[in-house]
Amino acid sequence: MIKSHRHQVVYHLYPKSFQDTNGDGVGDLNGIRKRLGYLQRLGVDMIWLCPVYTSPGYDHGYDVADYTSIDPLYGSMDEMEALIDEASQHDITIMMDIVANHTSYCHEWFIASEHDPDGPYGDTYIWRDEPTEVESFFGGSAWTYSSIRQQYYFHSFAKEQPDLNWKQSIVAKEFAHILSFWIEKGVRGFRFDVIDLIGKQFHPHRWLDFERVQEGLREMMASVDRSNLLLVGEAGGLSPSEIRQLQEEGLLDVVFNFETCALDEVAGKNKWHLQSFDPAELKKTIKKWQDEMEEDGWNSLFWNNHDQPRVLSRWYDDDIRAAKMLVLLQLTLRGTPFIYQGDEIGMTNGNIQQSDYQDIETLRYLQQGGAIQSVQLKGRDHARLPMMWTKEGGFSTGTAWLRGMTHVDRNVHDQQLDDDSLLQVYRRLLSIRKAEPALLDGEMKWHETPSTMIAFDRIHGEQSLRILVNLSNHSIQHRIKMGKTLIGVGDYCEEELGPYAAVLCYTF
Ligand code: ISL
Ligand code: CA
Repeated sequence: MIKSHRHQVVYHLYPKSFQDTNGDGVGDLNGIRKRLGYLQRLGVDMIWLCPVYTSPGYDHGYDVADYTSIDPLYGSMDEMEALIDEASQHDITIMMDIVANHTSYCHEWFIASEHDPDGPYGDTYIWRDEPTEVESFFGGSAWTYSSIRQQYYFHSFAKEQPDLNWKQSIVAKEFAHILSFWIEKGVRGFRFDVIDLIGKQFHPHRWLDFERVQEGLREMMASVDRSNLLLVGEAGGLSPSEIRQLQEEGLLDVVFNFETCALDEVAGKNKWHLQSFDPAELKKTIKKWQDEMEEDGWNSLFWNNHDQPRVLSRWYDDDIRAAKMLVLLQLTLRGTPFIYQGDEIGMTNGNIQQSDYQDIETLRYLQQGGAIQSVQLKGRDHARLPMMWTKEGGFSTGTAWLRGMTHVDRNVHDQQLDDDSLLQVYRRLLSIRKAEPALLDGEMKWHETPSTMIAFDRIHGEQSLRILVNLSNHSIQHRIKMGKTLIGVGDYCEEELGPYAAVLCYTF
């Protein structure tokens, strides 16, 4: 059974870069409150907030020191409550980011574990007398020695982010409390950070233990009423059938995998080894996941996130026509769409000076002699540049925490005044999507097309919609009949789609 709240459209918001209100150069909760009208007019249903909890900030909040408090950098708990309340007055709900695989090294559980091995939190992290050879995702050994406990602890990411030991049921119980805390505050969704990593084995390397992931989710959610929640898992390591199992059991509704994001990476190498993007491969990947999830599964639909710099720059040379094509495709495929802040105005990677990079992963890579060309395309800071509200920026009256220029004409103010802008295409598509059950629940029927063109019907009872998309910058001839057009972008006519053209029409 597909829960209807999977039909919601989620706006993925990076608070640090959305809107600053006190001039310290860092976005804040009051900034989000100020922009709720904008988000409502855009037509989104839910906001996924990247972490705003108390944190020393080594990984911009993905190193949480207290899951039930707000970092003063972003505001206060009163402001958080006001945000939840005011959002609901705008028909928008809030999704919190739950980082369950690891905490900050400043979290009280870690301090207890380090100082009191025999106490109740002694085994809540992963301790060994000898490290194994495994590397952390941010480079270097995944084990760090604690001179206090005189043992090594394991960290999938930075040494400031020790991994929790999900074999100890106290961990799941703690997270159950955290979920209840936020549900009581009115939160209606959770996005679980790297949730596939909570199940792991170590002999001699790390590998994924799916049963443990499943068990961990079950334990954490045993006492939680899930019927009104949208549950999203970031889980790049799970297979389609594992994802379907979790969905079937209602443990997760939507799962992120990163196959499309990795299309410009050399297979088997790390993310910095780049290859040129081939739109024909994009088509294959989209079709593969739509087919895999066809029967009893459900997809996540996204192009960018706070870790994935803009595909518009990586794949499409910043071409705004491609941005219009991409959103038409995203909002007509089967699944839950996630719009990452700035997508709707065509924000691109920026021009960031080498000395201005801030992200821990990028800084490590550069220290180890990494290639600046790779960083310009794949460095995570590019996805985190401040939102462009006006030509001048409009993000902060002070100096933004992260500096880097993006296209000045890609801003909310100008696009609100221009009927042909990308922002207006987003608004129109979002309102069409709400009104057309075929786009939400319809089955997929694919048409045979040239390698860089996608065409499919969405069929729901008597109703049927047709979508034609040119993923390339070459014109494509085709023979698929078009009905009355609901919305189209780029140049197209009956038998031809111009560069990056895309059409949504009725079928007859
Ligand atoms: O960022 C990546 C590549 O540059 C991803 O591999 C990323 O590490 C992975 O998707 C996990 O991301 C999540 O957990 C990380 C955090 O740094 C990311 O911001 C978060 O989205 C550790 O909490
Ligand atoms: Ca601020």
